[in-house]
Amino acid sequence: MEKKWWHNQVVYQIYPRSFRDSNGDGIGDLNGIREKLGYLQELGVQIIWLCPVYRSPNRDNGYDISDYYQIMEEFGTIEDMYALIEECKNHDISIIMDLVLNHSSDMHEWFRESRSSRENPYRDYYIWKDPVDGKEPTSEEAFFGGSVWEWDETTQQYYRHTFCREQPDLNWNNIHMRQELYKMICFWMEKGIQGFRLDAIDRIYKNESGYLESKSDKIHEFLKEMNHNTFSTASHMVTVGEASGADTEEARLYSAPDRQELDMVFQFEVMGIDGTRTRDFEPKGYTLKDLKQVMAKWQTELGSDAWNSLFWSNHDYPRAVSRFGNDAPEYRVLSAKMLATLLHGMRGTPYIYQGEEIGMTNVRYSDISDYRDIETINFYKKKKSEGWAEEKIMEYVRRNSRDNARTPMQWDDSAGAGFSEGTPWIGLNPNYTEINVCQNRQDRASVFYHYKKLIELRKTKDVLVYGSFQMEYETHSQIFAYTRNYEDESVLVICNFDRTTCSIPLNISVDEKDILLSNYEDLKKEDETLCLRPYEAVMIQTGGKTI
Ligand code: ISL
Ligand code: CA
Repeated sequence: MEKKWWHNQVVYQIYPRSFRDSNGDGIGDLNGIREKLGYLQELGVQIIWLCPVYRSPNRDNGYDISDYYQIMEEFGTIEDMYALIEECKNHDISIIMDLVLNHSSDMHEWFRESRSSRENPYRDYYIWKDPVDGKEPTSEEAFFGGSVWEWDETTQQYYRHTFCREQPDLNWNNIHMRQELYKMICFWMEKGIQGFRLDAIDRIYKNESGYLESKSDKIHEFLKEMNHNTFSTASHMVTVGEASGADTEEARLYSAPDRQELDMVFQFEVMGIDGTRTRDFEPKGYTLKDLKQVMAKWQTELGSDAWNSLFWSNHDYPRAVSRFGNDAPEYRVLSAKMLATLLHGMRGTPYIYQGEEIGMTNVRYSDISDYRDIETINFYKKKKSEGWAEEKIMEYVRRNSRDNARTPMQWDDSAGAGFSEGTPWIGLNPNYTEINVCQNRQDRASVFYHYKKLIELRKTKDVLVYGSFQMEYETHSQIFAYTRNYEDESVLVICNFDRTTCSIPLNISVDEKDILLSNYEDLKKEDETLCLRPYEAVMIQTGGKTI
C-alpha cells in the first residue's frame, strides 16, 4: 500500500474548552493550547485535532456553529488562531480542525434568513417540511431527546434537527449550500490547516421525505464532490470522518484511497459495546471475547487498501481507564498502560484523547447541577418526568455522561490544576492532586512515559505500522494477544485484561532485549509458561518466530 505521512503518527485530540485557560476566565482557549505545544512535542505528537473553535453560542460546546470563518469569542480571536497555526509549524505539529457540516447553529446567518420567510433565498439551505397528517413528517427522535422536527410559527412549517433544536440540519441536496461549505474548507486550508475531522458525516443525507439515510450512495457522491473541490487541491491533507454506525464494508467505501473520499473513519462498534450512551443509557453486558472479536474484525476485514482509526475514547465518551481498564488506585496506572499498548500495537492511526496519556479517570459529581452537557441534562429531565428515583438517574448519569471526558486537563496540583487561575467552567476532578502532568513527568514509570515510548516505537518499527494482524490465544477469556508480521519482523503483543494472574503457554525463548515495552519491570517466565500479572501488557519482538 502507498505510504502516507500520517500512517506512523498519532493524533492527539484537544477539547479546547478544557485544555488550558490562558487568561483566567475559567475557559480553555487558543493561547492556552499554544502554551502547551512544547508538552505535546515532548510526548512525540505531530498531529493535533482541535474540537470546534468556530464562533458558536455553545448550546453543544461548539458543535453548533454560527460563523465558520470566526473564532469563538471565549477561545480568542482569529489572530490567535493564526498565531497557533504558526507556532504549530515551529513545533512540527499539523492541525486537524473539526468540520461540523450536518448542521449549523440556529444563530447562523443562513438560518436566520432561512426562517424569515418561505421565499427567502436561504430557505432551501435547511430542511423545511409541511406536517403530514397534522403531525411531524417522520417519527425519528433527535440525539439529544425529543422529535427531530421543530415547528416554526412564523412560516408554518417544520425544520429538521438531528441533534438539539438549536442545531438545524443543513440541506445537502442544495448545491449552493454545498458550495458555500467547500469555499469555507478551502479558506482554512489556505490558512495552513492540514486536515479535518468530519463530524457526524454519515448523517448528512436526508431523503425527499426528510428521513435520515445513513447508508446512502448519496453520502459518497457528496464526499467525492467535496474531496474534488477541497482536500485533493492540496497534497498534505489528512481526513477522518465520524461514521459511528459504519460496518467494515462501508468504512472501506469511505476510506479506500482510490475512491477519493476520506482517509479514515471513526466507527463506534467498541464505543457501544457496553451500552454506553445507547438508548436510555441502558447498560449492556459484554465479555472480553466480544471485545476481541470486534477489534480483530476491524483489523482483518478492512482490507489492505483502507486504513483504521484506533481510539479508546473521545470527548463524547467516558474515560477509557475507568471503562475498559480499572481506575482503582492499585490498578489505574497498570491498566492505562495496558490499554495503550493493546491499541498502539494495532494497524491504523491511534488517537489519544487529552488526559488519556496521564491516566485521567471519570468524575463522580454529586449533583446534576455540576453537569454541563446538554445530552446529560436532557436525559436527567426526561427520567425525572418518567418518575425515576434521583439516585438511579445519577448512577446512569455518572456512567454515561460526556462530561467525564470534559473535566479540565490536570497539569499540576495547584488550586486550578494548572488549567486555570480562575474558576473552571466545569468542576475539576478532585483526583488532580495525584493525577497530573507534573507528577507524570517526574516519574519514569508513569503513564506519560509509556505513551511516549509507544509513539516512538510506531515511528521506528514499520512492523507496527504496516504489519499484518493475527490473533493469538483467540478463545482465551482474559488474555488479548496478537502478532504483527512485516517482512522478516514480528511483534507479539500480550495483554491481561484482568486483575487476576494467569499463565499461558509460550514456546519461544524471550530475551530481555526482545522486550520492546512492558508495564512490569521484568517478564515472569518458567520453562514454556508465561505468567501474566494483573493488567500486565508486554510487547515482544519475536524475529519471525511464531509462538
Ligand atoms: O451519538 C452517536 C452515537 O451514540 C453518534 O451516532 C453521533 O453521530 C455522534 O455522537 C455525533 O457526535 C458529534 O456531533 C454531535 C456533537 O454533540 C458531538 O460532540 C460530536 O462528536 C453534534 O454535532
Ligand atoms: Ca480563557
